[in-house]
Formats: sequence, structure tokens, C-alpha cells
Amino acid sequence: MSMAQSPEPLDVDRERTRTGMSKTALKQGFLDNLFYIQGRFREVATPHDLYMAAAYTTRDRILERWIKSAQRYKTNQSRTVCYLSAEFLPGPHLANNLVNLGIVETATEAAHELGLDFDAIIAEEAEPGLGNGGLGRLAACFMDSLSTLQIPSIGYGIRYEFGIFDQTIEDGWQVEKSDNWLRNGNPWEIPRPKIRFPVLYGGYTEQYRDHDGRSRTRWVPAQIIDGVAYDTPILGYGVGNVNLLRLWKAEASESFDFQAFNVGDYYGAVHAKIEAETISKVLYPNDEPEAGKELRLKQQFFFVSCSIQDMIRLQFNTVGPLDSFAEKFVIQLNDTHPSLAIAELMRLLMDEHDMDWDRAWDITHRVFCYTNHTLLPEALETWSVSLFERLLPRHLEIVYEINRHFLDEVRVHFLGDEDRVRRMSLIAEDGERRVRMANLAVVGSRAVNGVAALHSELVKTTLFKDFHDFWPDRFHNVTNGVTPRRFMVVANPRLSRLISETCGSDDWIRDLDRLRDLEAHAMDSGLHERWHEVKIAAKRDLAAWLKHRTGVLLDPEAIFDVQAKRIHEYKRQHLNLLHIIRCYQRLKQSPNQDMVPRAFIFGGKAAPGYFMAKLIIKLINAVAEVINNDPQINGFIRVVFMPDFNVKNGQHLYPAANLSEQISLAGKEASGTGNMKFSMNGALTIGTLDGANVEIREEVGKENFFLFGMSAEEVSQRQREGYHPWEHYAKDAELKSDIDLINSGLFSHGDTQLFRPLTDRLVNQDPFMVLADYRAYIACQDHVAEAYRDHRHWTRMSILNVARMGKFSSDRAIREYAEHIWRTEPHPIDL
Ligand code: RUG
Repeated sequence: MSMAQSPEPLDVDRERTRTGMSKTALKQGFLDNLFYIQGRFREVATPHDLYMAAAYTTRDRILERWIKSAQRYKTNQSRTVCYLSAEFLPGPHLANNLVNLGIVETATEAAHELGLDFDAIIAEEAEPGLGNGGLGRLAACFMDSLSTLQIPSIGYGIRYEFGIFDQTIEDGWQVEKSDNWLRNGNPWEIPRPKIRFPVLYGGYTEQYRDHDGRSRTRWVPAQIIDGVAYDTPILGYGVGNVNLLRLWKAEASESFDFQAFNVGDYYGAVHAKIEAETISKVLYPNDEPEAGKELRLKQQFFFVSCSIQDMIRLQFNTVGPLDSFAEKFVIQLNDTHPSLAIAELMRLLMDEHDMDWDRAWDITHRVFCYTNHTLLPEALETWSVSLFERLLPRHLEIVYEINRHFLDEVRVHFLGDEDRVRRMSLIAEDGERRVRMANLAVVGSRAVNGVAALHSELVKTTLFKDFHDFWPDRFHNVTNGVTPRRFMVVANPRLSRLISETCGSDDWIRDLDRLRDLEAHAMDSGLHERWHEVKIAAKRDLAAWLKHRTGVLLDPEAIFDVQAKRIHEYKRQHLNLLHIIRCYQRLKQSPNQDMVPRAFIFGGKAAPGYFMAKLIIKLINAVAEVINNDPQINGFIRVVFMPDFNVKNGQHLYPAANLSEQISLAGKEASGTGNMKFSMNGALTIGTLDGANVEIREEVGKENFFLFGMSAEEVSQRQREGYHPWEHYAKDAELKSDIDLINSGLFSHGDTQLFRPLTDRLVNQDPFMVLADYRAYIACQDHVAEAYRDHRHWTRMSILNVARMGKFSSDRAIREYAEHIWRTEPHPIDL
């Protein structure tokens, strides 16, 4: 709500009391929940009891809107977006829900009057880590924006009992601990034991004649598992709309249990139950070889089967016949993980609802849309035909049939081009036969999009070139975005207040383009001072947090240079390390030089089976140990690894960063969203022309962005010409000495072999061209240091970065999906 248009305070008070949003109502609600739900009185309540009571009090206020939304959507037969994603990373809900309800201040005062520590209550919430990184977080940002934009939608996924592992650092190595996030209960979810669907696996198919004498196929499964719905309300910001995040939990099917019990096989029945529940037990970390992960294929089918069955149920409950299914629903596939949904919808329409192939295909390919998130060949999913057939025999038949129809069309279109037919086939025939999930997703969808302009271009010209030649109109771009509610208002309340005061309104929270109003003040010295104070305060907070967790003390006056994202060779944390080692060597050579102090901060998890990424973490910590303890360095540079980077902990990082490292090899990062989160919080970016960096630079202005390195085109040209990293090593004396220093054993207590796998890979293979970009990166970092000396200029750049981030709101991304891809309309729910 705009500050200028605020209603009279008395009206506000009356309204808040009526809707349970007044301070008195919140206090009463809190005490009631503490008493009736937690069964505690104030004096004996644990911090967790207090959090639970606060969460229930907040949820109570969301429920009225939720029910109203559900009723309205049903009556209106609203077109609904179903966002299918194997991952959702919503982050802790309490603070976000208070922001979206508009009651942060009231709740803070209420807590204060009850003698409670509000921040401690907020901090008590566990992270629901149901995703690996950017992809899952994007899904959560999109859910926030869908509700805020009042678009009816359901997020469908898996209620993993164990989310992404918790990371601790022991002796510099990453150690994984299981994430039992549900241990203390989850006040946000509502179980729906009656929304339950059978999911079939294995067995065989057989032909039979129906009562009209038509030949039909029946799937006789070997195993049936139930999926049970657990719903979490997703409230929009400042609106009455509440959408649904519906996650499926696997349970043993009652019919199977009974069968086992009836034949007296008690242990068999218990075993079946345990096996069934395994399906939603644990989230798979990505960046690991897919091979043999039968359980993952089972998970994918599990959640898409439940979700499609649920949509069919909703269709019958609201609109009626299935013919209008593609008008009632649009299904967005978040990457290929849910693309089995295409075959499952075909199966259900044909085998369970009597449709013939053509009618079923007409509905199916009009309902699906697919987002691609990666070009990395190793991340493109394929499943061996034999595993597929064993688990999903009916679906394999359907995939073959889709392929047969599709390849016939391709043959007619590209006469005699059998090479192309082979490349486009849903089945890879070279070596072990495999189902190509990306090809299935493209063929089964009416729209395919990449997640940043460059990425979408590369999707058309490389990965899906053949498909783009065939169906040019099917391909789109929707550049990713992030929600300013989570990543500015919740994460950085100080900056948010300053922006609202400067702009004279908080309208920017729902219309991020309004941040442009800051530009008029970019030279204002009063604002500069306050901007600086806000940043320093966030740096102090982060320094205290890191000191407490790692023992490393950072100087808030230093440049906070942050790289926080999954650890992966393509993201090139090791390039950052080479710069740190360069700074170290320079300081050792001339200890009195006038270097700008820097704190290098890393955060991120490595896939448990990805040795090279884990070795990079070890090297970061090893370099940190030497540099931080070297008395000659005297704290001029410090290196710290933030353990367990996730949504919750990331909220400490974004507000405190001066410099955001976005240094992937051009052409490898589909979009990146951390780049947006940092920039929105006033960090400047050092980055390559990769993913959304390209568009961030266009928006903020090239003079406010530190660019270095090869472009995607230069990268492919170098690769075509033949890339020889050892030539860089031999020619560049500083680069050589940085790598040699790692090999010398300095960072490994004299062990000259520990980091050899990493340095050998750099010098001999260097698949992500770290050495080719090294020189440009070092030069660019020198510019950064020079620029930081001019505080006024830096602050101006920081203000302009924030002012020009409007494009990167997930609200803009969702508007584009709604308009160009989904063709959905807002359905406002009155408050
Ligand atoms: O690596 C990509 C990021 O570049 C992107 O920003 C994010 C959201 O679109 O998705 C990430 N991603 C890609 N996560 N998993 C994959 C491949 O399955």
C-alpha cells in the first residue's frame, strides 16, 4: 500500500481488529495457540514452542484467505497453472508470511509486549530444504509471484522427509548430515489423508477387448503405492489470494497391506510399507551421475502420477468432462524431471478414461509447457530403456508410440535426413538404448522456454537446434526473476526501509520497476551516508554471525567479496581462489603495499559424489587457514567459508555483499538467480557474459558492472580451434606461480599431492577454461579494488544497481509466462 494513500489510523485499527490482525488479537491468538496446540504455558515454553505458537497464529490468519481463494477459484472455474517441480526451496515461512500479511510491525510489537524475542522466534524455524539450489528456489519465487499476481495455481512436488543434506565443515572438508527437517513438526502444512491416489509400478501390459469390442491395453502392475497430499498455503503479498503448494508423501497402499496380512505375512506387509515410504524419503542431490538411480525414476513418476490424477479429479469437480482439460489447466514442467507427466496423462486419458490416441494427444500437447534450465550435457536426463520398461512398461509403449508419430512427421518434413531423425528421436540408439527426457518434453509441450536471453538463444541454436528448425514458434525466452519480498524485504529490512523512505512509498515491493525512483537520489550525499550505514550494519551482522560459526573475524570496512552458489567446476570457484592466492603473493612480496582490504566469503554445497567440487571446498578452507593465520597479512585479506549455505543462511549474505562473484564460463550458467539477489541488495557484480549477467549488465549500465572474460561465442571458437590450457600455464608467470604454490604443499601441511587432481585438471584439461580467463579476471579485480577506494562513486554505483533491478522481479517473469505462454488471467480475491 502506498504510504501517501494510507487510510486513517482509526480505520486501520478497527479493520485490523475485525480481521484478527490487531496487536491484541495477535497476542491473544499466540497465547491460545501456545496453550491449546502446544499445550504449554508461558513460563515453561521452549523457544520451539514459542515459534510453533507464532506460526499457528500466522497460519490462522492465512486460512480465511485460503478458503476464500479456493471457493472463488472453484466457482469461477478459473484456469489454473500447475507448476510441476521435483524441487521447491521456499525458505522459512514465518517471516515471509508476516511480510505478505502486512503485519511485521504489529507482530514485533505484540511479541515485545509479551516479553518475547521476536528475532529468536523467527530464527527458530527449520529450513524446508526440498531442493538443491537455483531450480528449486526459482519454483518458490514463482509460487510467491503467482499468488501476488492473483493467478490461480498449484505447485506440485514431493514432500521429501529428508531434504538437501546439512553441510558441516570438518578439517576443511564438507561433511554431509541428514536433514530431518520434519523432526519437530511442520506447522505450515495441512495433511489431506483423503486426497490419496494409487501409483503403479512394474508388472506387464496386456491387450483386451472392451464391451464395444475395441482393442484396449491394460497395465497389470507389480506394485501399488499411495500418494497422500500435504498442502502448504502460499500467500501473495498484500492480496487476498492464497495458492497451494501440494506435496505428495508416499505411503503403503492399504489394499496391498491387507493382502499381505490376510495371507499371514506380517513381516512382508511391514516390509512393503517401509519400501513404499522410501519413495518420498530423500531428495537426490544433483550434479551426480544419474546411472542406476531407480529410486529417482520412481520418485519422478510418483509425484507426476499423483499430480495428474489430482488435476483430473479437480476437472471433474469443477468443469466436468475432460475435453476441456487443456482450457482448465496449463502444466508447466520445471526441467525434465516431471516430463513423465506427458506419458502419464496419455495413459490416464486412454486407459482409464476411454479416449482414443488422437483426442488424448490433442489435449496432452496443448496442456504442457516445458522450461529448460541447462545445456550441460551431463545434466540432461536420460533413462535406460531396460529400467524404464521394468518400472513403467505401459509408459514405454506410449513413449514409443509418441516417437513413431513424431518421427513420421520429421521424415516428411526433412526428406531423406535420417541423421536428423536419429538425433531427434526420443530414444538414443547409440550404445545402451535410452529414453531422452528432454526430447520427450519438447515433443509433448506446446511451448519451450529457456531462462535467460542468451540461454534461450543457445537452446535454439545448439541443444534443440533440430527441434527449432522444425517448430520455430514453439521456442520462447522468459528470463528468470526472484521475489523482492523474500530477498529484499525479509532479508534486508534496513535497506527496504531506506528505499521506501527515499521513494516516499513502498509500492516498489509489488512493482519493482518503481525502484527507478531511486535514480533521482543517486547523487544525494544524505542518501549516500545512509546507504553506507545500512551496508555497514549488514556487514557487521554477517561478521558476527560468521565469527560465531567459523571463528573467523572479518573487518566490516573491507570489501565483502562473496561467491555463494552450488560448488561446481563450471561456476569456477577455483578462479576466485587463484585471485585470492595472487593477492596473497602480492602482499607477501610487498607487505607494505596499499591494498584495499578484502574479505573473501564463499558459501555452497557440493554434491556428495562430486569429488572435484569437494576438493575445491577443501582448498578454499586450506587457503583460508594459511592466509587468516599469517601474521604478515595482518588481516588485510581474510577468507571464510560459510557452512550450510541455504535460503535461511543466504539471507545474512545478500545484504552484506559489496561484490558479487558471477564468474561461470560463458555459455554454461543458464541464468543464475544469485546474481539478481546480490545486485538487488546493492552489491556490484564481477562477472562474465553468461546467463542473466548479460541482461543485468544491460539494465544497470556497463559502467556499473565489472565485466571480464570470453563471450560464449569466443568460448566455442576456442574450443573449435583446440584449447591448450598448459600454454597459459607456461606463458603466464603469475598464473604459474599461483598454481605452483598450491602444488608446493603450503596449503596442505607439506602434502604436495592433495590438490594435484585439481591443479592437474586445470593445467591439462581445464574444461571450463579457468586458465584462459585468469588474466582478464585478475585485471578486472584490480579495477574493482581501485573503484572501491572512491567510496562516493562506489555507493552511487550500488544505488544505481538497486534502482535498475526492476526487470529481475519474479513478478515480471510470471507476467510474461501468463501473457505469452500460459494465457492465464488474474482472479483477485477481495481482502
Ligand atoms: O543452473 C541453473 C541456473 O543457471 C538457473 O538459474 C536455475 C533456475 O533456472 O536452474 C539451475 N539448474 C539447472 N538447476 N538444475 C538444473 C539442471 O537440472
